Amino acid sequence: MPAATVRPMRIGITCYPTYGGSGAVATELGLELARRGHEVHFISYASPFRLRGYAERVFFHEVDTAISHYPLFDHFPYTLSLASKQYEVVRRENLEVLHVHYAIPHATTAWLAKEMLASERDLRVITTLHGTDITLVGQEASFYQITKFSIERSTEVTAVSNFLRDETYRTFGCVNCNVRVIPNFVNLEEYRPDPEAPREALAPAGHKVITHISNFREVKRVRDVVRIFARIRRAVPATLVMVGDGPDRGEAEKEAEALGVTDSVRFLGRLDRVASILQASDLFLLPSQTESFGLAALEAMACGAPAVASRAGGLPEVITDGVSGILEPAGSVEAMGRRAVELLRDADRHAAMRTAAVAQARTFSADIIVPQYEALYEEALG
Ligand code: GMT
Repeated sequence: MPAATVRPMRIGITCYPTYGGSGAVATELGLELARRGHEVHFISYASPFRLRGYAERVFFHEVDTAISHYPLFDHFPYTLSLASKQYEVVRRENLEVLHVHYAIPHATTAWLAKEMLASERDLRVITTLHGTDITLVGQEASFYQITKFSIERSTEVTAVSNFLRDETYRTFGCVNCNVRVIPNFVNLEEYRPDPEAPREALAPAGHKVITHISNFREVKRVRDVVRIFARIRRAVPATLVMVGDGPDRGEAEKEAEALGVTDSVRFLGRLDRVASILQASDLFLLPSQTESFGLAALEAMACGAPAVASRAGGLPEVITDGVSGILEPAGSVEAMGRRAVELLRDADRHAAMRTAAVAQARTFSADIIVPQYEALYEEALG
């Protein structure tokens, strides 16, 4: 067990349990904190997807949604159930810190729980901003004011990249809040290169393995993934492995058909464990419209698969263009495809880029990043 440098704390974590970067980061953080000796209580409507099996000092509390079919509720008020559960768990388990991931609605429910507890003690609320809570959803007229309010009322606020911190200030002004950057991290025990990874399970012999992992939302530009791949496929034998599911999966499937590459594209759907796929990959494609960080790219890099990604959002903070990966403006399918082909045809440069990707990923190791959260909790607790 890695030794915690601070005293063990009792920490509550609320996140979206579904497939997505914010839930992945929150869960990996909770598991890592528990390994370091802290007690961690997850509070959400379902067990987070990366919380697989039993882990010492880790507990899950399910938000009660049993009454969601009550005829009066056209829209079930989940936020009230969540706030009640957070209050109840914080009180019963005597939690010192409630760390919420993705501002909407978690920073708001945490503030409610804090208010409910106010006559007894001052609950410290840490809000971690992840991306579209600031760049998209939080800017919707119906969410703007409450998002700003909830961020400002948090004890501490973190953002996963400099880009996202700057966007938060630009969008919300954010009086009285000091948004600190604590970048996402990668578990290097699980995400590491493995030259023995079974490539034959993914692609025919002699094929380059090109991978994309996401929740297939519009922002991910999954049709561009297929278009970039089609350019690669014209130049080198290659298979595209698509992991995940979401609203734009049908579009991606149609694009593959339209470009005549269906036979070389494999849609695997949602998977809990992806390290072995990344270890067998030659390249990872992430041509998103924007990414506040790009956790999927970081995990790919840690496995030795350099990313071809958009020069957008926080991605340049994770990938160094031409060294540990390839960056081109979002939508530049032609340039991304051309540079991917040049790289795949140059074995020495590809090997050097793999090494550089692993080295850059190591700068985001759990050992470096998790103590920053511990220090923040300590500071919040005074
Ligand atoms: O903001 C989102 O789109 C949701 C979030 C998620 O749950 O998938 O993704 C964001 O958070 C990740 C973890 O911090 C980042 O790696 C992603 O870049 C970020 N997504 C976007 O900014 C589009």
